[in-house]
Amino acid sequence: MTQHDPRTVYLKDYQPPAYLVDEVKLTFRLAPETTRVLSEIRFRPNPDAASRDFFLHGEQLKLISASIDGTPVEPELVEGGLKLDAPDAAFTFAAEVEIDPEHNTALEGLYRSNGMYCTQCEAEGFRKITFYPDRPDVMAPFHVRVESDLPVLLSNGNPGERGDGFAEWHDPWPKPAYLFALVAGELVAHSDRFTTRSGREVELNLWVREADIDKCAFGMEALKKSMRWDEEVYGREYDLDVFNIVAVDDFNMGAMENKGLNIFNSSAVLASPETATDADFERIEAIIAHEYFHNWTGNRITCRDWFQLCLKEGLTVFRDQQFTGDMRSHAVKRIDDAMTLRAMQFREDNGPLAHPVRPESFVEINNFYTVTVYEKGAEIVGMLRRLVGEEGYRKALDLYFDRHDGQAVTIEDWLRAFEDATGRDLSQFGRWYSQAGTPRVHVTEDWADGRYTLTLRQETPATPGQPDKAPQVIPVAVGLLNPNGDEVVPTTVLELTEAEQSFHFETLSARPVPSLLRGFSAPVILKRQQSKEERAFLLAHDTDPFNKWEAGRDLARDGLMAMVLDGAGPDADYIDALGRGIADEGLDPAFRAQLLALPGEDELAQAIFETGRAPDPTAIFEAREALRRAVAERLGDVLGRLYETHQIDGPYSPEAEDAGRRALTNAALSLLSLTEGGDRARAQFRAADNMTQQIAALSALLSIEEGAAELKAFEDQWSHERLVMNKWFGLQVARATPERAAATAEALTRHSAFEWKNPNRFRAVFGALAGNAAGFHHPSGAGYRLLADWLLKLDPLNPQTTARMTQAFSTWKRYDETRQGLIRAELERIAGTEGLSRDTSEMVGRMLA
Ligand code: 0A1
Ligand code: ZN
Repeated sequence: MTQHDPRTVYLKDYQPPAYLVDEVKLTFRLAPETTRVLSEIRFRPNPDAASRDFFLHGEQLKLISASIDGTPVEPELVEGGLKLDAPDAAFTFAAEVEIDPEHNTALEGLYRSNGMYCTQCEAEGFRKITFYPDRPDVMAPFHVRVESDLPVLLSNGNPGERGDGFAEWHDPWPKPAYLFALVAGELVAHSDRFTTRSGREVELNLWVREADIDKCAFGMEALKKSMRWDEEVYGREYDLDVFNIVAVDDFNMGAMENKGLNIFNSSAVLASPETATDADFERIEAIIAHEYFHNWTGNRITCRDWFQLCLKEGLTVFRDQQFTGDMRSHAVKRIDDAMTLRAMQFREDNGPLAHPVRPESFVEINNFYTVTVYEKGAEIVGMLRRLVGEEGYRKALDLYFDRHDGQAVTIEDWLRAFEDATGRDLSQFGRWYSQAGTPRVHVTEDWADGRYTLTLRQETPATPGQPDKAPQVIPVAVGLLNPNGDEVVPTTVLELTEAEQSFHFETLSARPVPSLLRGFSAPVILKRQQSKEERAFLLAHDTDPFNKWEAGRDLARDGLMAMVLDGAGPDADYIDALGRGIADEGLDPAFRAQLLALPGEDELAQAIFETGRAPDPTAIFEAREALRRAVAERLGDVLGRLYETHQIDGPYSPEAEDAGRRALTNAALSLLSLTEGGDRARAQFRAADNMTQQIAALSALLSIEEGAAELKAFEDQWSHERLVMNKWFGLQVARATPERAAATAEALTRHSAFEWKNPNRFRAVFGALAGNAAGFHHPSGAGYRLLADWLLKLDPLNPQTTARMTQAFSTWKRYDETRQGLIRAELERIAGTEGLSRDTSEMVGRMLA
């Protein structure tokens, strides 16, 4: 489908821009429905361009007037922009356009959210603000004047003149238009200062609505930590006099790294102990860091074109993961990241939406802000670091920053920095960027005369448009344990580069137990026959925390598969091994909480599908419930003891140590409620002075079909806090039984607080429905129908969020014929809807192809 759409854009068609921009001046006369934008853009012919065709992007703009060097011109308005006969020398193009922020429901370009004006320009939103070469390889300094009676008027860069009804801003750092931002509104600031290591004084502001001023302190601390960390770890300093962050309620994504003026979804920055959970705090810290780190990886060095998106996103995610590891625990963070990657990116890679980390074509670039580009992109950076070592990595990054500051570059430029800094040939490694699909690594072993041999064979399944795959460079970190549990070979990185390769370990006194893919050293799926005993052994003895956790996870998965496929009962050996793990006081409580997390329903569905059978979501749900109940029954004493001994006295702190204890006690609570009933959870709900404890108690109650009174009390307590109410909406759907999930979601859409045009609220309900696997895939098809109805309702208003949420259907080919038929019918109904957005039509087209 993608290949044949006439609107498809191809990487191979890249052409340098005909003209470059030396300077941009913009004046905004803000008015809800009739904002005027005046532009003066200094152009100069690009010596490296093949053509002199002058084209400016522009969409949904009313052109009032235009001129070249002061002489009025009448440009030819064409699809997606304008054309002009432009001089073959430097000139100034000026224009005045009118736009309508009030009716901009797509939340792209300039729009309104609760009466405030704000912008979102990545990827191609600037063209809805004025006519401009809206492509990332055109970089220029910006002068901006905002005219409005609103009290706070912000744009990128440093503040200039401020007077009655206007404010001026100057951003000296050349930037592409996607990093432009403007905010105007009745906002208040939580302010602070930061002194960079070279002594630059930076004013920091977090701008929010007055009612949210009590939810800013944590975000501000996270910002300061991020600024310090980037200096210490990457040698990168901030480069303006102010750094502004603004919280907005209506936002399609998490946050946006506009130069000097980050704009955040309020859910990604606002937090107080009463309203945000430990998970929210950690996520906020990571997103603040992510957007701040973009200042160097994304802004100072940007992407030549949107196919290079992973250049900034993969690297910046990798950097925020390192940061979170440094702030909290590397082991726990690595496990969390692996869980996310497997649950979301492997899912994408295994289905019709699979695409390379650097795609080669797209219809709508917004559809490629994916877990593949972001999370697999980050894994690639992590593998590079592992292959060249910490020092090589630092040298390569220094060279990259040095060489490309102020430029718009490509993955080739990025890899060349590594090659030049370390002398390593990365041509084969480059396949990680071009080949889609998750490599499978098959493992066989041999043991004879003190020599242990590991044979690794790699194979990557076909993905859309890529039937055949070449071998990739796969770093497989390995350690060997001897039978009494001592490590005889510490972690070594094997480099698998061929389709099949053997690695030998000599002079061992006994056949070792291998610990493979330590630290999840590559985003691959290991295929290996391994006994239950060996897994329990690794769970008890592995020195690598990731593989220790992994051993427990493998045991749980095997047990669950046997329950679903062979009607086996819960595996008592697994439960006993788990019991020893969670009782081990030498282990971090956060890690023990992770041990208690069973593989998700979707992960099991994929694993079953790979055995050649159609997964039954109801059976998977029931098996997980039965195992959870068996764990609660068999480990009730340990869980009860953990619950009591790991409670925290004293005031709430979102720091990792306390959060880990709460993660453990709340995992225990959820299990204990299955056998004990709801008293313990009700008591916790009543006593809770923070959201983590309150919502965990409510969740435990809803899971056992209790908690109606608490649900009501929660609503009464929090009806004025929209971020908390998103939790209230989502949790009910997430915890609904398979039979009730669609009906629960449907009932909530009739609730007076269901503001469906707000992406956070829409996602709260329908994201939860898609995440409730047994409910969404209930054989009645009610879940499919309800989601499709609402996607069709949202599409004309907000194509971006609609398109993203169609992914709920992406696994449809795994299921039985009846379910496939039901889903296909919904996808075809969506695809056949007249006036469907380009965004959504690309997504459903790819899923149906
Ligand atoms: N660059 C941002 C993500 C982002 C992308 C697109 C957006 O609107 C279409 C908004 C934000 C980041 O990586 O945080
Ligand atoms: Zn990013």
